[in-house]
Amino acid sequence: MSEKKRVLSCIQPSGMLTLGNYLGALKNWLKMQEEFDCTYAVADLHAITVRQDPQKFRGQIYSTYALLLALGLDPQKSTLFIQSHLPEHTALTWLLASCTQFGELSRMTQFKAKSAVHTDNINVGLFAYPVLMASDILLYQPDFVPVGADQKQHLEIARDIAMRFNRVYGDVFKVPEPYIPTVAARVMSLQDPTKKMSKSDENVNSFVAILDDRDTVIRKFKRAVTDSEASVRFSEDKPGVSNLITIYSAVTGKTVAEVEREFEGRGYGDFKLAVGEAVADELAPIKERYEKIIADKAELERIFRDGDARAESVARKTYFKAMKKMGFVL
Ligand code: AQP
Repeated sequence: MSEKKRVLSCIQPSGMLTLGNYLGALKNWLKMQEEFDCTYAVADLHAITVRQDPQKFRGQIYSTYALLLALGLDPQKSTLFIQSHLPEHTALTWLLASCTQFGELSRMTQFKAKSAVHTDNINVGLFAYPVLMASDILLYQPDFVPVGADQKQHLEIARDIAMRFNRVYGDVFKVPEPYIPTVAARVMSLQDPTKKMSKSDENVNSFVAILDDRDTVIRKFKRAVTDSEASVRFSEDKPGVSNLITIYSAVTGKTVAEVEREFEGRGYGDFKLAVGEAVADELAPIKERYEKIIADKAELERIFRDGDARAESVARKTYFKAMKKMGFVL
């Protein structure tokens, strides 16, 4: 086994991956690949807690996996797999569900938020989502799980479930630590900067997709909601402008103070164009690589089958250990 510490992270194929996913998570996945033994999954089972159109969904799974490769994740260095291809994820979820309390799931803010939006489909999957996430994590015995602020609660519950299981049945799961990325940015919606940028947002102008073409990226930034002060300054009461500063700073590597100085005395028009161009420049080579990768489905499938097999060799061991400790006859 490798000496490196293990890292586990997943992304849902619930739409076109956004600049938020990129700056908040994926850019960091790439960095971590050099330092850690990384396992990354396309978490398709999570995506169905919100209704998906089957045909579109299939395309999104392929496209999300291809995008991970286009970003530069190396299937030789990291294990890249598709969650639903491994039955251990759902099977362990059932074992862990019996170690999870109804009360603790009811307190999850994501459940509260998503059930408020999808009032016609408050399904059991949406409620039990954190148990599946605990299973995704614990199967791979990771040392670290990278977490953004919005995911902290889910890692905490995974840790609680692991500790509870270990206490009742004996040691099976490593209790992972959160890994707070040094470069992650929290990106907000371009149309409502008090909300995070989300790939499933119905308003396509609210997010920039990693695969948007140059003109679309620039147009979306031109339309971004700002304020009437006409001053490029980072401040809590200027969420739109602050969000654009965060994005520009994450893409160019400039500090907030440097960005403010650069645009002192200049209008929002100039600023928005500069942000749009910087983002478009960053995304263009990814899109170019993506187009090549997605064009060769057979090769793509070969790569993910290989990743699935590598993931399964780890997941199986953990799953059967948990079964055995619980007293199942194997
Ligand atoms: N706006 C964001 N800013 C920073 N980080 C973000 N992430 C998502 N949106 C932002 C991070 O991306 C990773 C993968 O997220 P996910 O696909 O598993 O689910 P999510 O957080 O629910 O992402 P979305 O885009 O908002 O999806 P939908 O719309 O389907 O709910 C996570 O590490 C997340 O923090």
